[in-house]
Amino acid sequence: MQHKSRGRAVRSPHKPGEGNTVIHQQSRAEQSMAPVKVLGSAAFTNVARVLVCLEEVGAEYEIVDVDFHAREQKGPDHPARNPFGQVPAFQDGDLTLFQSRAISRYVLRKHRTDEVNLLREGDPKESALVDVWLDVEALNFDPAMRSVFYQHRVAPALGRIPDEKIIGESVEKLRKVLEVYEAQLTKHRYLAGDFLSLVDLSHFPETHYFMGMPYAAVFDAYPRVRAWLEELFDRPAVKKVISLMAQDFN
Ligand SMILES: N[C@@H](CCC(=O)N[C@@H](CS)C(=O)NCC(=O)O)C(=O)O
Repeated sequence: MQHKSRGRAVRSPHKPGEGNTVIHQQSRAEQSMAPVKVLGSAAFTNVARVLVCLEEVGAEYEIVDVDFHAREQKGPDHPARNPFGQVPAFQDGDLTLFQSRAISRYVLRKHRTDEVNLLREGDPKESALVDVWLDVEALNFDPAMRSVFYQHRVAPALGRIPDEKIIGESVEKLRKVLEVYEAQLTKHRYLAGDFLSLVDLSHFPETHYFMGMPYAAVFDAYPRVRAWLEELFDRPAVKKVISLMAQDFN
């Protein structure tokens, strides 16, 4: 996997629903409400998770590239932004955050409205279910997906031979997660219940890459999961972030 090295290029602020090349003239008032900054390329799944939340709530943001070719993420400036030398990092004025799911929660809390409440805050039961299923995504789904992605895409790019045994075991783990998802989606329209939440959005970046791999057919045995994904991938926010991912992935 390679990422374009654009040095420290700061793109124009993103206005939801608009392209990358928007020229945004900032007034003094707007400057004091500068868009939040997402550090890291959209091609990284953990960055894409944050971006889709920003798109869903209609927030303005800037993507600030971190040059992986120059190992900028391991350089002297980055630990203050992400002490693990990873992306994403996130800046909103004097607040700096890392960990994509925590950043996503912050964005969704900050921009929560009665119409857009993707953490179901205000309802202890529903928000607890969001927490449960977000843990499932992070602790069950993500490791299996990440492992297949690493073996299939990253290892060859590093000149290593993909370990088919690891791939097979990971696909098996994924199958078990999908069985649970299929049962849940038989009872509910979305994973945490009959409401769209961060849980659903959080699945899209890795699934997007997985669907381009030879193992994608594993999803075919799970019709409810497929229907859920179809609806998810039809969302304008998801489509927008996929277009950003494609620009940054080569
Ligand atoms: N748990 C972290 C994981 C972050 C992560 O693994 N980022 C990857 C890109 S998707 C990264 O920076 N990898 C480079 C490295 O670990 O050196 C999150 O959700 O933000």
